Amino acid sequence: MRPLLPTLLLAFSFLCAQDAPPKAPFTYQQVMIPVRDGIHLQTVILAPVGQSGPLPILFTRTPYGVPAKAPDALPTNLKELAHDGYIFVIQNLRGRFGSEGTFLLSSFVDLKNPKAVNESTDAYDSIDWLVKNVPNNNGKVGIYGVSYSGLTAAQTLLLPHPALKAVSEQASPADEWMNDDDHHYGALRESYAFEYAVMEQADKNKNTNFAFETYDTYQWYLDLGPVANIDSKYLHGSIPYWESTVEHPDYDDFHKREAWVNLLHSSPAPNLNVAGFWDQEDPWGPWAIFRNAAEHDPDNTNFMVAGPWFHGQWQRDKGDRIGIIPFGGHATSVEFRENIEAPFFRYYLHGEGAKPSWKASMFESGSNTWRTYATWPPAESKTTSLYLNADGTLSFTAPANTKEAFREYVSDPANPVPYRQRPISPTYPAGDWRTWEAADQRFVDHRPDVLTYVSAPLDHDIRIAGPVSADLYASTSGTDSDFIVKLIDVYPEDAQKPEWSEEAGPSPGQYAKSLNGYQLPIAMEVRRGRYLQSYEHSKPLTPNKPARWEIPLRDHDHVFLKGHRIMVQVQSTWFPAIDRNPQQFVPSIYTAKASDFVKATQRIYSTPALPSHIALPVMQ
Ligand code: PG9
Repeated sequence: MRPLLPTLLLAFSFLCAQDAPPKAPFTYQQVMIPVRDGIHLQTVILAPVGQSGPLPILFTRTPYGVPAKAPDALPTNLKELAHDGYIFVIQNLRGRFGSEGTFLLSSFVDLKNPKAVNESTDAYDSIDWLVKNVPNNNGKVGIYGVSYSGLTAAQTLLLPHPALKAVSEQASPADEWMNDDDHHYGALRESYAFEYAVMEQADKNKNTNFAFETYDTYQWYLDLGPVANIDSKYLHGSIPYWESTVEHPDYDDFHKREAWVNLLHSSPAPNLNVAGFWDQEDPWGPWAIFRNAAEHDPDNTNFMVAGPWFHGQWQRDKGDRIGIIPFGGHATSVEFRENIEAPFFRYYLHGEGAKPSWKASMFESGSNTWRTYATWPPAESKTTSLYLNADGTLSFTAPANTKEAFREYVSDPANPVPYRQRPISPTYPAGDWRTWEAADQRFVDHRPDVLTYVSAPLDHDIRIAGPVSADLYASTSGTDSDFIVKLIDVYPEDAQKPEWSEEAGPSPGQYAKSLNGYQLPIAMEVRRGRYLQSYEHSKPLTPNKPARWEIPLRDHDHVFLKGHRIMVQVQSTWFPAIDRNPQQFVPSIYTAKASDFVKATQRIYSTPALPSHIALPVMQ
């Protein structure tokens, strides 16, 4: 295993491009904060140089390491916040780097046991210490962060300290079995779950990248064979979180305990939830947290923001594009930090400016427009069915053909559909991993095991805002299976003028960088057949019997523009992002043998009785 290159995104990142002066913006102090079970947490305090009066504290908690010194210049992603004046505090979670204790990689919070320690109690005790010990603080604390730091920010909502006045969880997971990093509705995110657990649990004092012997990790995972071989060939029981994962395939008490969001039923502190529409790690958690907190929000302090971003992109760069998809000249990340994040903390921690006047604020892709909404989903959206027809078309009219109408393909676990263009780099250090959810899907739409449905070019814009879902009526010749659905925006063939002359032609690689005919995924999701009836108790499917597969496709705000086409792709493997389904029922896929994996014939039906369709929240 080799050490992590410095590419992990931290909400408090010194890795971003640095601005020029002002030099030495912060003083640096490192302290060990005691928490209730007697252990100490390594914490860095950065106060503005020349601080003249009391300032609020902005707190971030991370498993990835705290800075070893003050930054020489103001990090780009802190510019908007630092302008208002904060004492920034960054803390390593228990058991990581210089923090004492054990890091469990667990989101379990026990509210009933007064002796329990977890991220909620550690945050509470640390906030208590900070307001009492940091010189010149104004008694108000905000907590924020992306991903793991977002999770620890969100979990303060379960035990809010009285000094905690504002929270911004950004891309926090909420239930790792239902969605986000480790599983999607019980289907294992094989490459992520494995590589992440190694990264965080192989060595307390660093972030460790698994050393693949094969350049293309698609090939490595294929050669590996069944998931059980990860342990038998490589880990040998050394990574506790991986052990828990493979020991608990179903949605059992272990996973229910980890699903901390189910303890949240109100909004006890103002919270700005932030999600990326193309977040490749935690796209679902912020919506779940937003919805649970909305159950009791008498002061109307639970807000939702989403934009066209990969995981944490809003804290990383300008955000003027994802991959090669531009956002109409908007620097969406800067706009978020300047117009949403900074004013939010300014209002709740400095008492200046105004409370957000909206419930949700979204950067709508397609039209490239910031929009605000009084409710989410917006009252003006109406669920509209887009039908998959047996001739490969999509239409807004239901199939009329009462005869058996279906399309079929053979899914072969020995030749799984790659989730992104090969060669597939390791997840960490994160490179092109970041943008795969926005990658052109033409790389698979010719495969015999990928069904493509496409509409005529649209004669008007179709604007969707709200939750999207798929209703597939599908069968398999096996007794277990996966279906993956992708909703795609197909750009016109002439979306962009070539940037080269007819005589010179494109330079190498340039042709592929055009938007002409680009198949942009708007929503993609998997469901695993064994969990169609119950998440707790997996059950075999009946071979060749059509069943209804409800596949939630999350919340979106997008315009399919006039002249574009809508496409739907259906497939049964998505490898190695999702582990392979043996396609015959076994008690646990994590103990399946190579010989358990078999081909299956998959059918998608399109009749009045079995009308496979996508439910779109179309704005009226
Ligand atoms: N997606 C990462 C993560 C968060 C929480 C739990 C496990 C993994 C992260 O980027 O921090």
